Parts: sequence; C-alpha cells; structure tokens
Amino acid sequence: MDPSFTAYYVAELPLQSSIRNFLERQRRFQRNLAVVSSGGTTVPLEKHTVRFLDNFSTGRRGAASAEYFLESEYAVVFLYREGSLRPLQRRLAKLVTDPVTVLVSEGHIKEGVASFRVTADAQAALVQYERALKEERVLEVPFCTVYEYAQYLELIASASAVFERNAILYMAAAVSDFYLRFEDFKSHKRTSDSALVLKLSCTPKLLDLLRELWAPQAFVVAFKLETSMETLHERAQLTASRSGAHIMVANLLHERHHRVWILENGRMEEIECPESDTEIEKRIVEAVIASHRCYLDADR
Ligand code: PAZ
Repeated sequence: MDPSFTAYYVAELPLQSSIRNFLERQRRFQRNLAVVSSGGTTVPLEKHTVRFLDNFSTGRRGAASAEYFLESEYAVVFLYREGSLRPLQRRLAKLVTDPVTVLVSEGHIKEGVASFRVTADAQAALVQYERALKEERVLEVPFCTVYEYAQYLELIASASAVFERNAILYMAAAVSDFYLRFEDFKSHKRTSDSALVLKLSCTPKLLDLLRELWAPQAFVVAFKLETSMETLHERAQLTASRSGAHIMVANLLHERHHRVWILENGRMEEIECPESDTEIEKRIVEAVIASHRCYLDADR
C-alpha cells in the first residue's frame, strides 16, 4: 500500500484487542460472521483538524443491514462512521425525529399526558437487538477518517480470515476515493491569505486488497454508488470484475433507499421497495445470505 497513505496509521488502534477477543469468541461458538462497514469517511486537511472533506452517507444501509444479519443469527462486526446511524439506536432516534413511526397512541390521556407504546415492529427490533447484545454477538467499531477506516478494515478482515468461507464482508461504507498525501498534510489550520489548491491522490483499492491479501476466502459484497443511470451498471460491472467481489450492489444516490440492482455471476437483478413497504436492506440481506449459503455448499 502507498506509504504516503499508511503514514497516517497509528501504532495501535483503540479497539484492537476487543476485536481479536470478539472474533475468537465467535469462532468458539462456530458462528457465521458478517463484517458490515457503514457511513462516510473524512479526509482531514490539518492534523489539528478544523477543515475536512466528507460525503453524504447517513449510515442507514449499514445499520439496517447489520440488524438483519443479527436477525439471521450471524455475529456482526459493525464498522461505522462516528455519529452516523447505528443498529437499534436508529430506531430509538426516530422517537425524537419521527415519533409517529415508532409510537402508537394508547388512546387515553392521564393527568393531561397522552400515553403511548412503541409499535410492534420497533418492539421486535428492540428485543432482537437486546438478545444479540446479551449473546455478545455484535461489536461496534467507530471510525472517522479514511485512514482509520482502512486500518481497521485491514485488521478486522485479516483477523476474520480464519472464518474462511463463513465470513461475509459487506462493504456498504462510502469510502473517499481521494486522500491528501501525508507530505501535504499540515499540522495547524491553513491560512486564508490566498486561494487553497489541493492535489488529492487516489485512495488504495481496499476491495482488491480484501480479496487478494486480507481475507481471500471470505464472501465479499461490494457496493457501487453513481448519480447517473447511464454509468451505473457499466461501472458496477467493471468494479466487480476488477475486485472479484462475489456480489455487487449498485445504487443511485437519490433512490438508494428504495431501489438497487444486485449483480452476481454476470446477472443483474433489480430490487424495488416503496418507502412504506419492507426496508430494502431486508431484501438485500436475504439475497446475500441465500448466495452465501450456496457459496458454503459449493465447498462441501
Ligand atoms: O449510508 P446511506 O444509507 O445513506 O447510503 C448507502 C450507500 C449509498 C453509501 C451505499 O449503498 C453504497 O453504495 N456504498 C458504496 C458507495 C461507493 O463507494 O460507491
């Protein structure tokens, strides 16, 4: 990997030993593993960071998918951007931002206060997530910068190589395609006395490293986002064949939460879910798990 990229790496990642312990525990219980990456990455412009580049990702795809993997008894490492949506928490957050979807009125008022209970759907999600926590089947790993993301991904993917074909790497994070070379990284806030011209380099192709080096037997699910239909399928196909990802999920920015295409073995299947219907992540995860089962059976 480019030394100008790895120059940002730290000597020891904060959750290094928790990750190793967690994975060892899941191996002992012979659980299948899903590593779910989620949210966007930042590219800081200064060490004492005042300014940084960022992207649009909310973390919904990753957080919802993690819940569905847990529902299907997978152990989950949830590698997520700090501050983006998290499994369970995203449902509780809706209590404040969108209470109507989470609360059902009990239909009576006591001492001037209306009483509510959570919807059956939210209740079921809470119970299921609580069970996963009790069984220690989920580990959340926060990152912020593209460098932290890459370093954690290398650690987690390499440590999960022992799961061989039983691990799914579900790469839903929106990772910056560009980074600032370490030589151009400033320590302190840049002055605004003159125009700022930045030259960014291409981020190493982490998907390729996953397949080639870190976890060659894992089942890899990659995601491709575009903003135009004209380029979407072609670019998804190119990235799939370059990286060797087993499944490529292609989506367009503005409709990503109700329409995606799943590309597998050269076949493209469209999945569409209106907003009011089932969450699209449920359908994506069902399709991924079905293909993962075939991948496991092919080895028997
Ligand atoms: O995080 P979110 O739910 O707002 O968006 C999901 C997504 C568009 C980031 C994901 O589906 C995706 O396409 N990730 C890969 C993006 C890319 O690097 O092309």
